[in-house]
Amino acid sequence: MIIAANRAPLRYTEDEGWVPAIGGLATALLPVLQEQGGVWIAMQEDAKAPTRQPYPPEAPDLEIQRIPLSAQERTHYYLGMSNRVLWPICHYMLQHLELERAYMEAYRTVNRRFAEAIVRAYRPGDFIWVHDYHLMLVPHLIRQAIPDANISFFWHIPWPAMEVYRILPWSRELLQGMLGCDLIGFHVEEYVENFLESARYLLGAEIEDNRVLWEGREVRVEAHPIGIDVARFEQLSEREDVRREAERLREEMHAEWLLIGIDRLDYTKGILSRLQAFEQFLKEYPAYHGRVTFYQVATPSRTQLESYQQLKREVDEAVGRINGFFARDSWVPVHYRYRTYTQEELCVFYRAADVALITPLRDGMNLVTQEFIAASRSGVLVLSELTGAAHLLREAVLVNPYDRDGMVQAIRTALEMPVEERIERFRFLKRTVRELDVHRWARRFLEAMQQRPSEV
Ligand code: ADQ
Repeated sequence: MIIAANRAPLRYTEDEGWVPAIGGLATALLPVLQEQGGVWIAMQEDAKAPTRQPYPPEAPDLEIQRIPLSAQERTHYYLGMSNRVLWPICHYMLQHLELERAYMEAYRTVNRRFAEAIVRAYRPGDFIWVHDYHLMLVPHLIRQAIPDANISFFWHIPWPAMEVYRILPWSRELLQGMLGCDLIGFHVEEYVENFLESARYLLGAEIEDNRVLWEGREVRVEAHPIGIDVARFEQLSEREDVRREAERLREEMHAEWLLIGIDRLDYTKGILSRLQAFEQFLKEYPAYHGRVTFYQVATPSRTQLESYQQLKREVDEAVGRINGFFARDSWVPVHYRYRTYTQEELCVFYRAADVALITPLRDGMNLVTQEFIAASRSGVLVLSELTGAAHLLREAVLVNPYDRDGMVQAIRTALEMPVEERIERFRFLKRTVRELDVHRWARRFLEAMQQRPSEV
């Protein structure tokens, strides 16, 4: 098995050295790679990280390979093409789009470097699994070198409507890159349909059911919704120290209801409109003053980009404005932390909260949603309809994050929900989250990969 992704699945810690990175993907795929043996190819994020690293060190069954990039390549491929072009367009955020030819040039170079590393590592019979929007050109490049390779792709963010995708000056080249695959996975059917429509309209490809017939081959396009490591979150949230901390947090908040928001600080996550909706809620419903507290946790992300710095300033300002206006006695309506927490600490928030406000403007899936359901006892989930998760978690209180009045009403619905209804909805949500579990997801995807493509 050869996995290619922008990031490696290990992170360095002072105490323990290299350990698995936090996050579903590393948790799900490292055991698969260890079982099958193989290679994980990623960019070298830090010059001190080894370019070849057997893992685990004592009895290695896989190797991590890191591709060194020059400072400019990294800036243009990662911060430029990936995060200033593909990220905003796939999330329908055209106001953040910054098109530069140099970004695409670096993207081609780096994708070629990845493809070459994969071809070098390849042994006949290997499965190749490429991840996400950083590596769209890789499948076609591998296909040219190894015509009968078994190549799959998993796309972690939304695939936008064709009319939005086509705005990209390189839309056809990038699509052709992906059509080097045998199998392409998305989170939900909507993205599958958008992709098929893009291939049909922009390339004139023939579509049959969920297959693209392309250059004498068949590319299957399927929905494989990703999950989290459910057992880990369920166990963490039951730990004595986590339960105690959750109690303490609730007491500290001096509120009857605790609402939480947990996100990377990213303009797609809808943090600002969520704060504005909460502000509006406090204006319209003074009876809740002193009784409800909103705790927003945002982890720093892509801090070198101006649009992220700007968002940080706007969030700081909104929090200050709301607290300046509404706080009284010991009640502070909004608590805000700009930092990264451990999963134990996140579980304290999940367990303590009555309501999670997860209202991205767009999100491929959104894993915080599932983490909350796994770790909470019977909290209410207010969820944006514009997330992949909303296609699956139908018992959440669903909202359009662009509709401020609707958001205000959703907060009220969540707070006033009768206890039987809350428990009933939670039971369904929990069942779905268990079904989505990331280990099952990996197993199902591997099974799909093993179906050999047919010639057309
Ligand atoms: P992300 O955009 O990163 O992922 P998400 O799925 O919500 O979004 O995952 C975020 C992760 O970061 C969660 O595991 C969460 O626990 C963690 N996190 C958030 N805030 C944190 C904090 N303050 N401290 C520590 N950890 C924090 C992309 C796509 C998503 C898709 C995933 C998986 O954008 O749509 O669900 O990939 O495919």
